[in-house]
Amino acid sequence: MAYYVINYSKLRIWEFVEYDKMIYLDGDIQVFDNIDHLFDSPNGYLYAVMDCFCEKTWSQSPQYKIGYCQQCPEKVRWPAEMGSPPALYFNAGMFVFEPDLFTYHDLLETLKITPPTSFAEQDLLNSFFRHVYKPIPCVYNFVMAMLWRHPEAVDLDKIKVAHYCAAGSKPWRYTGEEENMQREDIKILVKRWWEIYEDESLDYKNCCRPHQYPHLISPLPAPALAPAPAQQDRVKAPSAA
Ligand SMILES: [Mn+2]
Ligand SMILES: [Zn+2]
Repeated sequence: MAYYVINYSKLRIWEFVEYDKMIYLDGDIQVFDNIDHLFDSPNGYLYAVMDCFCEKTWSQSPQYKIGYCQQCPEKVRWPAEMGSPPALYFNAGMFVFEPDLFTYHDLLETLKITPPTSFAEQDLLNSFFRHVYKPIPCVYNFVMAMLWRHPEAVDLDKIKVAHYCAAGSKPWRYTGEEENMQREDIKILVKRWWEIYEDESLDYKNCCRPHQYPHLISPLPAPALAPAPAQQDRVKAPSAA
């Protein structure tokens, strides 16, 4: 369980109730294009991209065992003798959600009575939100395996959000040695990550340019020696009226 503690800390984002709607993004995600329009999606749903079940990480799932993937359910159909197909399952590296303390409370209470499974918080979120989950196109959370598992669904130039989740694909420790990592499309996406990472014009600069007010920055006097400001210099608290 301890291994998963960091994963489950993700649930705390439901506490950010000063925001009506947010987009969660994993740390191994890069945004290529503006996705603000996702905030205009109707309330009351959780929006995310369907996962791909074709990689070995899914080998324990019935989907993987029969070669079924929700990305192309017509390729290998879900056999009737296995009952109805499983509910749609999203990748929890990116999702649009609405912070809410009641939801947060219910998530924690559900977690307490739910035995941990291999995909930790991703499994929990999928079960919890299964009735309000709405799939969005894979360009909003493009998982690398799509390149070799579902090439017919891929257009590199249309990717808005890339998720460097395949083994070996993390751009900051890319060696090109792992399986699939010598592909041209992977190299293009890794290069794109670095271009954004190194683009200083995208750095967050908070509220003002650095050194915009150099005259305000001077060494402070030791507190015991600092003269009290003159009465008229004191800032008046704004009236509450
Ligand atoms: Mn990730
Ligand atoms: Zn797949």
